[in-house]
Amino acid sequence: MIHIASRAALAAASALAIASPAMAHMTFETAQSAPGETFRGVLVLPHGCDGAPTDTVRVTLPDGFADASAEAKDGWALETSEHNGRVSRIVWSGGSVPDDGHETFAFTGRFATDLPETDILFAVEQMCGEVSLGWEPAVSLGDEPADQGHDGGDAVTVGDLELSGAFARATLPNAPVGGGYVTITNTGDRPDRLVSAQSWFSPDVQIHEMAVVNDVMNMQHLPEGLEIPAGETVTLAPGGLHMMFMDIAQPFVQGETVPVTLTFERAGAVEIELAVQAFGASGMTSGHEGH
Ligand SMILES: [Cu+2]
Repeated sequence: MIHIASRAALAAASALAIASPAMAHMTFETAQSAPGETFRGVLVLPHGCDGAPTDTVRVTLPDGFADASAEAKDGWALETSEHNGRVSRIVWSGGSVPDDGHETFAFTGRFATDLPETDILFAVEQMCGEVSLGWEPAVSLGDEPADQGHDGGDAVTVGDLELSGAFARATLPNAPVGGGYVTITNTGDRPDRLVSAQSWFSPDVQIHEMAVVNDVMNMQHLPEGLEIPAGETVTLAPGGLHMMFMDIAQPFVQGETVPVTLTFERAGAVEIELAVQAFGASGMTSGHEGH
């Protein structure tokens, strides 16, 4: 799965994806490890951003990946930042990898013993000047090989709204919160509003917005809900808008589903199933300490 970080990149990447369906994902050279094990992650840059050379690679490490250290590269500045005494982000910048170049970026760390034996996602931002591409290379901590791309469930229609790509992220055994995501398209000519979400997994499902302000991740509860403008698509995705399941009754387990009923002002209520995907670096747990 590919997330796009700017509108310019969206246009560029969709054109590129159509022109070359074989566009390689950014993945790890070795994508197999286990809870409690040391892992050396070697990221392989498959290409630049639509022809432009890559000048920055930024990796956000998932919760449960500790004692991380990054390997310096000639011609690149290396910077790490910490969160709660743990290296949470690595940035290589100032270099240049041509579009057809082959370059690797490596770091080492250790997976916590209490992580689930499923896929763990790292968030990687590849930047080429103004344009950036988002990647989620996976490492499998279980017997199954890592799944390097995921899709949500089937599309559901209610009134003028089409809901698609619904998914959640697996949570740690004692995590207090879980995140849910879906893409909502309003095919009508009147605006609608997502006013509430309900699930037996949580006594309180809130609509949140996450944004980076002055390099600090901020979380905002949207008590008025979320407008779905006429003719537009609103995407709830890691790092941005999301459903937040507070005080979850049980963990979200990869491969299972989380049902949630969404209520819209105009279209009414609809139940969707969130397909639970790998545990990832969405900042879901670390970004919610204020709650
Ligand atoms: Cu949230």
